[in-house]
Amino acid sequence: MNIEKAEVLVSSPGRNFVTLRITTDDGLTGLGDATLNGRELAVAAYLTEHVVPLLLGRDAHRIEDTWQYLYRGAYWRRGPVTMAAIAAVDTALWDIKAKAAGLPLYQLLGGKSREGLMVYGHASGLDIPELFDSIREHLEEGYRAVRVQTGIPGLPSVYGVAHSKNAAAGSASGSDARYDYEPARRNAIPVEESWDTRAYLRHVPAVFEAVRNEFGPELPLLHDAHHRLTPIQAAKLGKSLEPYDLFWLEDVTPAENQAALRRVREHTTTPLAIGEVFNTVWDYRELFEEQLIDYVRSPITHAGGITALRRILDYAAIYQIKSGMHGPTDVSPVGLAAGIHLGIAIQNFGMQEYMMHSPATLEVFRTTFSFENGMLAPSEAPGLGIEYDDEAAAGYAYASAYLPVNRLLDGSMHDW
Ligand code: CS2
Ligand code: MG
Repeated sequence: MNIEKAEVLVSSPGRNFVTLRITTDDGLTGLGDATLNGRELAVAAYLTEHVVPLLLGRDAHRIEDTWQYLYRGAYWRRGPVTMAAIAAVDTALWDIKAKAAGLPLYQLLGGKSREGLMVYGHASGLDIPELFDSIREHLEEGYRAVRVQTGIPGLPSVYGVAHSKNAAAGSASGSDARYDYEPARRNAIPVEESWDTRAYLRHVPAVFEAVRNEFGPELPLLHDAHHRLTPIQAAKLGKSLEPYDLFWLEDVTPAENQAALRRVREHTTTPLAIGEVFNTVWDYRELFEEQLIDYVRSPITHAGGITALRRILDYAAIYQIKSGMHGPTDVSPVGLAAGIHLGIAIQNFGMQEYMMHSPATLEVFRTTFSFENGMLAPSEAPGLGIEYDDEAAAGYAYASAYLPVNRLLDGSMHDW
């Protein structure tokens, strides 16, 4: 079963996606997600110029060897572009292997360890009443856990908060409307936002107090600090949120410096999640061995594929650290489906992020997984259970779109 064709598919149904489709000489196809938000074409070029020519004629069954060939063989290891490209190849090959076996992918990963994956959605509001409405809407949709983000008094816009319901409904892309808090204008330079950490730290505990008073003690609540704090600020936030019993507090510091988490951990028992921008096990080594975090945020798409994330999570399991796979709408349905298959199979599953893709995205990526009672579950279709509709994709041409950048009130650049 040799690889005959590998196509790099770039489309923009609501937002930009890069998908790799591998076809074997016996006619099986496999899909892999290679989407790197705001840097999509770098991965597309990496695949087209440097990976596809190496794949043609290779045995599609040799997943491990292909992974090692692309990782070790490149000489230039790691990095988000390289690892997203490797992830796409790896995922597509797993999809093919499972189709060849006539089994849903999770069966090849050891079979089911659970019936479904507990997920959380993104509730947000500019103020508390709007936030409460958003939490209620999520509960009505079946979510049994929510991430909570709110506006900060004095800041015109804040990460994680849709600008306004009306603006969102009329958003230019016509999709992902409720989640337009990462305002990516098409064919334009990034939006600039401003940030004030002290105002944020003053406001957030009161928000969680209000949410607990309204929704009670049981609902799992999460929060994302989006890499914006220093270690001591992060420690203070974790400590101040302890009474509200968060499921996790995410990305408190920019964790290139893994040791920063040591400071945070010394001061708080709020569970910590990190890693959506990590790309290999090396980004986690200190965090695992010193037990500085509780959840691994890497998705398959950005961590080198199913092969690599499985290894990362097995390593995490030794330390009772669990999965918390990234699942925003820029992880394509292919990347999400791969995560569902892995999540259902591993022992140390924690929580899956699930924002729901837009109708336009789902027109191109035909999914078969289900979302019921707050849980995601794979279908019994062989492979990943995703089909890519070329005809639908042709109607959605790529147009550049960037995440915002973030400046402090004095105008200096800050972490996004
Ligand atoms: C976020 C993402 O889902 C999350 O936790 O941090 O929305 C993130 O900002 C984007 O996926 C970046 O592409
Ligand atoms: Mg995040």
